[in-house]
Amino acid sequence: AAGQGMTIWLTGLSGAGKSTIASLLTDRLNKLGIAAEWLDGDELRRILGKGLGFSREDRFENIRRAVYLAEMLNRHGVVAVVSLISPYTEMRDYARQTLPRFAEVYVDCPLEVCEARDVKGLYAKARRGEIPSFTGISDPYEVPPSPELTLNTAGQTPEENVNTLIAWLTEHTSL
Ligand code: GGZ
Repeated sequence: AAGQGMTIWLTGLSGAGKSTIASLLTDRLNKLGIAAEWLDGDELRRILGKGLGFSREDRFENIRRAVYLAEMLNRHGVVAVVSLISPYTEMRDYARQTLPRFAEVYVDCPLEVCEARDVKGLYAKARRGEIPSFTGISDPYEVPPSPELTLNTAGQTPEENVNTLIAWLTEHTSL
């Protein structure tokens, strides 16, 4: 039914383009009159992540906090657009099991492309050993075995991907 919240969960490597897609999608939904909030990893960690690092446990705690917020938003009919690396299948499954309506979107981009983009210079630092446990370099990223949708950001523009996502939502959800 209209006004039912759901969570759209974007997972992928750093620099894959999760934030760009999430931000565009949230704008598009709001313009369509659908209440939506964007929960971004970077921002969440800045505001609520004091003391959280990048161990498996800390990443899991980060995900737990995002799920808690998404659940609250969903309860009031707000769509939560979550963009977190969320590198472990187990943590994404936790989100799936906890949230009432859930779509996992794999933002797929080859590591080489993310590394070539290196928007924030983090990959270079990780390669120099200045950032330990960096996803894709010195820490795992488990490719989602069965996401609802996969978007490719190496060959598609953000706008194309958001269109694909909205078409998918229109066909498969009550949004
Ligand atoms: C991965 C890291 C790391 C390490 C800092 N590993 O692309 P960004 O830069 O702007 O966003 C990334 C963010 C990762 O936070 P998430 O909350 O999405 O991760 S998780 O879901 O695993 O909890 C990246 C930056 O922080 N960053 N150090 N070691 N990404």
